[in-house]
Amino acid sequence: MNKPARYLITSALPYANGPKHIGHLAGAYLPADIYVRYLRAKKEDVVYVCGSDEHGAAITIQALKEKTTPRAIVDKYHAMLKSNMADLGISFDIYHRTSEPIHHETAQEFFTALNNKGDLIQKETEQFYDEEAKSFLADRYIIGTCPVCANESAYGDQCEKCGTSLSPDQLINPRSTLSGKPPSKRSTTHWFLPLDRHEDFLKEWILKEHKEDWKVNVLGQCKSWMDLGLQPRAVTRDLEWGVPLPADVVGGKGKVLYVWFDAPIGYISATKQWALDNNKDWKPYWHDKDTKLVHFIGKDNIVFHAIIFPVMLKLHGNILPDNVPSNEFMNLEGDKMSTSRGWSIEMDDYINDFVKQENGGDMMVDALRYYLTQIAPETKDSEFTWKGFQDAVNSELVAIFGNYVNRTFVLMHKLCNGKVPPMHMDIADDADRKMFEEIQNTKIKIQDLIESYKFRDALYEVIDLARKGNKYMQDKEPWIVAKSLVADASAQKLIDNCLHVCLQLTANLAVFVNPFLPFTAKKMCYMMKVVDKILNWENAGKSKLVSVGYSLRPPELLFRKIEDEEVKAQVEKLKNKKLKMENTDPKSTTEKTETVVANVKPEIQFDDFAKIDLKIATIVTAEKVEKADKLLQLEVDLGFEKRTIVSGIAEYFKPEDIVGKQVVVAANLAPRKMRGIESQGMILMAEDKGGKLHFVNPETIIDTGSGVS
Ligand code: B3M
Ligand code: ZN
Repeated sequence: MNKPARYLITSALPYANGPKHIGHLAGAYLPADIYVRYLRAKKEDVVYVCGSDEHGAAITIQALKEKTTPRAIVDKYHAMLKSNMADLGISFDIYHRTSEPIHHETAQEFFTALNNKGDLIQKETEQFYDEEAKSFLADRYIIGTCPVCANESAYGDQCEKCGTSLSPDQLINPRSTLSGKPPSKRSTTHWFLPLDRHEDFLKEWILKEHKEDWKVNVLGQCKSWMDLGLQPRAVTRDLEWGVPLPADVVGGKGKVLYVWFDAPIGYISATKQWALDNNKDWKPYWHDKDTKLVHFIGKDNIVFHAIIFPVMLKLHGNILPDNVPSNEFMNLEGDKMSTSRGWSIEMDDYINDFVKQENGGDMMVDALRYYLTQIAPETKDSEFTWKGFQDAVNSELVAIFGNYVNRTFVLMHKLCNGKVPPMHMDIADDADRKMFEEIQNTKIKIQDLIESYKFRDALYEVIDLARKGNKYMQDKEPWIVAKSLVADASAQKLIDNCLHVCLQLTANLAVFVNPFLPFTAKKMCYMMKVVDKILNWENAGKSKLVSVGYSLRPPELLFRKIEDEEVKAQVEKLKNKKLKMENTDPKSTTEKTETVVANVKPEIQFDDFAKIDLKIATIVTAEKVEKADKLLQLEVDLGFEKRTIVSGIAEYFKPEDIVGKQVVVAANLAPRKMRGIESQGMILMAEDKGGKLHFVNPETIIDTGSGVS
């Protein structure tokens, strides 16, 4: 598009159904914030909107879980999300909420406009219904096996494991989340958005017009969706919680708008509220084609922002997004990040553990922003590890950036009386000139990268410039030059030039780092005794940002090291959180099995393991233990002796079927009485996903009494 007259930037509205983790932060919020801070520094007209998504089954199901009302849930988590985002420096112009009346009105008007134009169709359909709970089962009220990745707990609207957007009918073995039972079907009437009518437009707009500028992952998902053939999508639901259909819609009583219909309209209502609060006109932001609209999202939201919402916008006469930069997922310490499984770092936890601690504060916000940007899942899934966090902070932020700025300030105070020294052009050399060139090149590189949404590469350039600064200083060695001052006063000129260059570079680094690490930039301004205006992007690349003769403050600590103990404590905390979750949260069988697989007992030494004497035994006789449904009494031959073993396998094996089978026995286990019978050992069994037991035995019959190790 031509140079935009204004920008409207959005980040996906997080569901106010619980805390959000740093993977969310890295996916849809931090990149948008970097982009917005950059645009603001360029003095562009930019509005950055977001808010809590307070409707849909995500909310009502959480209310059931917490035994409270949906209203209490959204109030609680909206407050948490709003303050977390602010604490982490996400600089929304407004953080709104979809339960506000202005949003309900906006969404209803939108629906009415489309409905009146005949852009929606009404259809009677068969929908899943829970006879026991007497309720239709939309979206997350129904779970089943994902047809794409076989995840057994996929929701009726989406599989959270592979990100595929689904409809309830696609689920294999559907069951109700209310009663746990397989649902029946009942007929009900709903309004649909006939996406099939817009296939040509979408193909042209996405696959042709945006072929070059949209990310490959976004284009890929859109294409595979369209290849499947677009279907009408229901935009209403039989639920109580949500935006009710407008009162004048015949047959609309008791129905609400589908959350994915109302939530993106939340971007519009948030803009309206922002305009009201700031005495501005919201309309150009949604109607003027010179507005550049950009939606920052995670990959599970692509279809909604790149296909469905654009169709709605087009029908409603709004502008379309110019881009939908979407990130892939960020994993955590070798596993998928998931709040419900306890394998996540919540924003709230990070803030409590690091930011709100004595040696924390804003510097720890920037430390997190740094690492998350450095490992941003821009093109493929990435992985957060606490060790990686420590390395990034200690060896880049502290050792390169922080060290450079600190040395510059210390030397300037020591060798130049705490003032910006002059640049003596008569003795300026190639290294000095090269440094200024680097600064200018860096500006071009960073702006190109930010404007094409490549934030991790852009941040790399910032650190790389600091690295070059360190090298420049190291080569110039002003502390060595200072030793010759007694004999040769002109040496001061060399020192002046070096520190002059280093200080101009420092000022430039503040401008460059500002979109990424805003608190650091601010602190650097304080140290340089300059106002924040210096951070305007037009100043980037300039060689005279701090004035000669100006006296500067002593250096402040920009970053602190992350200690090994902190890494250890966080990894420990993560593991414990997961264990706790497994023990308290009744989950579906798949999730249970996953945890069994991933949950390894605490480490033991080989010596501990070697104490267990495992032997191959053959079952000689087997019979049921009286009045114990689960127990079988076995006689097993260990080669050197026969033993009685009581085993809890009666549910899975008939006594007559197992005589003659070989099994592995823990032979030196202390005897234990069960139902009055002394059990002299234990048989090893494997438990499968469904909880069924299987023998562990050699591939072919081998000598009874053979050792197992
Ligand atoms: N709340 C889904 C999500 O958090 C949804 C985004 C809405 S953006 C309009 O993934
Ligand atoms: Zn899946």
